[in-house]
Amino acid sequence: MSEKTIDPAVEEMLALAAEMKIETFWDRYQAQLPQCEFGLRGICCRNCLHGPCRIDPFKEGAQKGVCGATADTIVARNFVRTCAGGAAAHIDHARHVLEVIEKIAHGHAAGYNVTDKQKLENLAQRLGIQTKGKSEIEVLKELAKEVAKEFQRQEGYSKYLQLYTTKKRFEKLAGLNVLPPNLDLTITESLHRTTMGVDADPVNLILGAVKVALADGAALHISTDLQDILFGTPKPLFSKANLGVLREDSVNIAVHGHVPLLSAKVAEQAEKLEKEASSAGARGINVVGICCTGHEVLERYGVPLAQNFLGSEMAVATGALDAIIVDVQCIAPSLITVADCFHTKLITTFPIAKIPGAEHIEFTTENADEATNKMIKIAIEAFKKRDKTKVHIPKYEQKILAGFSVEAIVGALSKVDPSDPLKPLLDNIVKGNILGAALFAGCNNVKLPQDKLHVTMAKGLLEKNVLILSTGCAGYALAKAGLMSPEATFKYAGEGLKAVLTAVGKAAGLNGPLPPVLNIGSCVDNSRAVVIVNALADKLGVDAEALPVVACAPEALTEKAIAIGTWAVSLGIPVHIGIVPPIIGSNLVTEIATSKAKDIFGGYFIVEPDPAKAVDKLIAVIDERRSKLGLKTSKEI
Ligand code: NFS
Ligand code: SF4
Repeated sequence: MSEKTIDPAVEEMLALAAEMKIETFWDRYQAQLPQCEFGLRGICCRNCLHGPCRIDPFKEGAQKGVCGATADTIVARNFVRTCAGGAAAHIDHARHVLEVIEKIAHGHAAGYNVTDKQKLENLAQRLGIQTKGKSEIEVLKELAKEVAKEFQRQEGYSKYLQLYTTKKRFEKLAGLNVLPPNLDLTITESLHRTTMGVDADPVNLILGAVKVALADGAALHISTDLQDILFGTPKPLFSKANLGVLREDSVNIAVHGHVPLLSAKVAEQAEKLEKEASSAGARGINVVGICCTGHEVLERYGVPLAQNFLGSEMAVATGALDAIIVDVQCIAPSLITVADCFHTKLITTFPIAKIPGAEHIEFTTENADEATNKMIKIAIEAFKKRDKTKVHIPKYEQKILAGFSVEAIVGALSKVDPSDPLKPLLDNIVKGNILGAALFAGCNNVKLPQDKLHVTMAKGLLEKNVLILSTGCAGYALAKAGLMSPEATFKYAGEGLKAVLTAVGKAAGLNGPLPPVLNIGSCVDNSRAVVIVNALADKLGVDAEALPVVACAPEALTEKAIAIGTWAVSLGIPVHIGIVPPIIGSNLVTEIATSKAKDIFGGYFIVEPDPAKAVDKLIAVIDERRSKLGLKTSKEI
């Protein structure tokens, strides 16, 4: 295996790409080396036109920016802006889904409907809406109004954060003055406080980062809830992962990005256009997923996963994709260069996300059917022009069992104990059959071999009986490595974990064990992990900071990943990252993130690029928490 990837399909494609002189993420990374040492440390500032200013890390040159900002201030300010960038993406995502709910409630979004009526009712009640005797449309209207307040409230606290934190945690966060009244407001505030001559106090700034990160968390909950209402709450289903899911005889369409409003429509319209595809000589239309939106349609319709972020170019390089339909976030502009080597059509759809050279078909909630229909017809036309001699589909695919929403997990557990579904889970944690749980979230980063940390760490933790949940590009990595199938439980889980997963799988009528990695969805669905953690904490009468749970974003890349990591820390969850974050230019900020945060929040960042050492560190964290709860540690079991 090369230093670039551990995915054999991507490895195979990279060799071909080199032959074809297709430039990749890795080539461009090489061209960036050596990367700027100021940037890597987070000690450069461009927040005003006095700058750019930079602080000499070796203390020989300038120690202050022109305005007087120190390294601590600059690093902390940059950190706030990074979290705000991530939160902005998620808040915009949430608002977009809310808009559709509002439009349905007022009869303006003909193409969308409520799929999960039960979830609508439950959420409405939790938000304090009386549902008895009201029609679905009435409930929807009131729900939309209530959720809209998350974007409007000028005083008080986000109700959503109250809904999704334990009472103890909510009070703690309120005491620290980091609970936002409305989500959009945190973006404005973050940009304001970090502009020249405003907040210079690094500690205050870090609390500002926590505040905007918590708004990010609330946005994820809103997105997951409303998407489940619209498209259905995921249930376990089988599918496949890796480039082998592309089909030589079919029209292949990749959905790439984050918005199920688009990808669900593509999947739906593709079924309607099967006949046209046959007339074009294809066996059918094969929709596949790249990045998070792939999870959205995998979890609900079984659409197979093609590639995560670092494999996106190689999916196009197969020459087998007829169209790649994108929306927002994590879509590399380089895709157009690769697409141009083939017949592949790159179609952008959002007014805020255009790529020069791509075909832009504006997608709105009102024209959803029409627009996606048009996109698929473009793919069918492109299929006719596909050059078969240029097609190369690596024969790698793995069976996966996905669709583990909270409801699905509780549903499976309730088959073991119908009166108290969480009890079997807790009992097994207490007994040590399950040592703890780890959420694998986050991206791929070109600085590390693609998927290597995700897969090596997951295997190491499973062997030690740590149950794994996954989302986003981490989910792809584990799916492609064969860790998401029931068979993987026999292969990778430690004895205790194996027994539990087998018993639950049997009781749930799955004809085999649950997979050792439970895929809970896209990155917005990290919210599902919070729901499970808080439910366990509530049941034990403790807070998340007491539970033997950790989160890992070993190959973190985006601002969103940093925002997610920051709210996880502020909820009491230790977060491992394998990439050194651009905060090391400030000893103070580094110390807050990696150690002081533990005293304040219970959660903190663990930076460790070595997968084996990272596993040891996470097991040590889990053991520390277990022993505080009076439970046996990994060494005593
Ligand atoms: Ni998450 Fe989705 Fe992947 Fe990272 Fe990007 S796709 S929201 S940010 S790169 S996991
Ligand atoms: Fe330099 Fe201060 Fe302006 Fe930043 S805000 S560029 S440190 S003068």
